[in-house]
Amino acid sequence: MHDLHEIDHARRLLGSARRILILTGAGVSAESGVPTFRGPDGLWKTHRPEELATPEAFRADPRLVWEWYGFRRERVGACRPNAAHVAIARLTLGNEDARLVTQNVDGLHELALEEAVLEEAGSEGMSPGGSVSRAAPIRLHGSLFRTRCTRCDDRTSDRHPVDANSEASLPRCRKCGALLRPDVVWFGEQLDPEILQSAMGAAETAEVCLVVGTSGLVHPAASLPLLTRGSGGVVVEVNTEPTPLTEVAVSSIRGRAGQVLPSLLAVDRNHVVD
Ligand code: BV8
Ligand code: ZN
Repeated sequence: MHDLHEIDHARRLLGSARRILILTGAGVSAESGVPTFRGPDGLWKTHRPEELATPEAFRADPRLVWEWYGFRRERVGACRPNAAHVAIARLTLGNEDARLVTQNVDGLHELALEEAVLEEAGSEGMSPGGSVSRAAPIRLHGSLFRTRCTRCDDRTSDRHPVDANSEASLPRCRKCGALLRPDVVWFGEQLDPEILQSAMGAAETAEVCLVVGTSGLVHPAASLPLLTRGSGGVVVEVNTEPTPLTEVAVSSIRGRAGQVLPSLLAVDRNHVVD
């Protein structure tokens, strides 16, 4: 059973804050059926994600790497956002000073946002309070459903199943015909400087950084909560396990994101006691 005192403490911190940064990892999608990286089903065949998600692995065997991304596209394509994605989408739509930064490439935050916008438009018959673009996740590591050309860098969205039976069948650039790669950030590759800058900006100005479902091992993502704390904000963590970020958190809730976030984020701004 969740530590109710801990949840109440975190609710108060979130309820009395305006500028909120939410940082998510694979754990927020676990209850949707998406395998986490370090969880029991993180391994693919015999490969560790860190081995396959590298430019070296793609150079050595693009067919194998594309087979893995094809497997993940199919697996994730059948998953739906869970209650944690929905709670986060509603918070970012309702408060334009709440930003979402995700390490996830599964697109479930985006799906949840689309549905929350429709729901809000449906219920109130008008466009949502906060701007939808501000509510959209800052994707640190790219997307499973986008490709990038290895020669002309043309980028496009792509939800097609991947035929990785041979190198000749792998996805090709519509512009120059060269081999396409998943539009994700691989280990050893720099993040997009603009995206990283906007994530760091949100971290430095946040009053509360809510960290959900990340092992806090991959950088520079894992350093964002430290930026919030370094600029006078506080860190709140939701995870089924303790992580290296637990020691910097003023409140660390042991629980599953899909069970904890709906109550944690259902803060009625008008009634929060300052
Ligand atoms: C870079 C896209 C410049 C691809 C990904 C500083 C120190 C040490 C190392 C480094 C450093 N700086 C740079 C590095 C190297 C490296 C790095 O961090 N290595 C790690 C492994 C030590 N970083 C990089 O290479 C980055 N680039 O820094 O460029 C540079 C380069 C070289 C050298 C210096 C500088 C690029 C990193 C991005 C890599 N791409 N993804 C793809 O997805 O295919 S990372 C990928 O793995 C994910 O995006 C995510 O970021 C990470 C997985 O972590 P999590 O999401 O946290 O998932 P995990 O499974 O680990 O944990 C799940 C958690 O959820 C657990 O805690 C679990 O308890 C919890 N949980 C489970 N179920 C639930 C739950 N919680 C709540 N509810 C539940 N139901
Ligand atoms: Zn091209």
